[in-house]
Amino acid sequence: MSEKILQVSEIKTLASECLQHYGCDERNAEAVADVIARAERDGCHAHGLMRLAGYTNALKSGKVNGKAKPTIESIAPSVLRANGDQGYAPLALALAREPLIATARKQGIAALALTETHHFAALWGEVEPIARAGICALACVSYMPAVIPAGGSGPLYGTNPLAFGWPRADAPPLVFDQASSVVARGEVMLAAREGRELAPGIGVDSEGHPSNDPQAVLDGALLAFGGHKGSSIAMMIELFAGALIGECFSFEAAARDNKDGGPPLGGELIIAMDPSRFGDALGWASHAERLFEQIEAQNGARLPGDRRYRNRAQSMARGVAVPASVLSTIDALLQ
Ligand code: NDP
Ligand code: PYC
Repeated sequence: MSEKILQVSEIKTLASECLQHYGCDERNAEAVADVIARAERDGCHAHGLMRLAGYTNALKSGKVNGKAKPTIESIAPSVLRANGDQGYAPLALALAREPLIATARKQGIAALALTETHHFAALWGEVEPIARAGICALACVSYMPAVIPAGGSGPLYGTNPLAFGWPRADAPPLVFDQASSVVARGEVMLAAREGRELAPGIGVDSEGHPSNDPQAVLDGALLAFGGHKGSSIAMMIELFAGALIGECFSFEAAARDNKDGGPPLGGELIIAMDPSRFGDALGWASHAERLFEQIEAQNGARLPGDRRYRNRAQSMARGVAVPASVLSTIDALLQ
């Protein structure tokens, strides 16, 4: 596969230029481009440049407001509401981050209800900066029907990721970020592009038969991770990012979507907790390190997020290898 090495800053510039070419204003374009560049930097290619065509389709069709002006209000002592003005999620998230952190510091716990945004990104980007500010965070977002409820027969839940960040004094935050499906749909899209077979147990074709063919699974459905357990987590996320905050479920997002291949309109919930306000007497930070030491002491075990941080260090030193096929798609978008 032919590739070109790009620096992370070049990826951001390319993505921003492409989004502005389709009418996005600079503020919104830079926020999305930053998320794309960080995904490429951390080796999360399924949510990097590969998504630009989806992002720009949604500008072309008019589904996304490329000039969105998100607003943030406090609706209860611990609850903030950010309205994304039907734009992409990254600008609203960036604007709401500091108020969320400040509210968590003041109240001990705070929640952000993000509505009327189009989310298409990896979720660790939401929790890592909050954890870097010393606050633990949980984030979840729904999508469009892609995952079969346990025992059911057709897609209903989104791939609904859950991300968690825990601050550490002398190391980058502990972060995990996982889809409710066995793997994210983006990973299946990547396998289809690269002509790779899927591992068994990821999904089924449109007739419900298990399949290792990524295109058949994209046309069919994904399975929840861990059977009924992942299925319940996907359901909880539908409730948190939907019913709780007055936004839609994945199946409702699909019903109102114009099928342009871009991100659907929906909601997200982030919960932020200040660990110094929960009354621990053991020193929460050093206490947590004792757990991490025990995990890492086991041969073969590692902390989630470590692979991403390794990728990040490598990308910052040597740049990111971007497939020529991805670059030619972007060239075509820029014509
Ligand atoms: P993975 O299954 O690749 O990884 C899930 C998590 O498990 C990561 O935090 C990963 O850390 C960790 N992990 C993996 N292997 C190990 C291990 N051996 N030991 C300890 N931890 C491990 O991700 P998914 O396919 O579930 O999701 C990929 C991305 O897709 C996510 O970023 C998610 O946010 C995104 N997504 C976005 C959606 C949206 O609607 N916006 C919908 C669904 C998914 P590490 O990174 O270090 O490997
Ligand atoms: O990978 O499942 C996924 C996904 C959905 C929306 C953005 N990414």
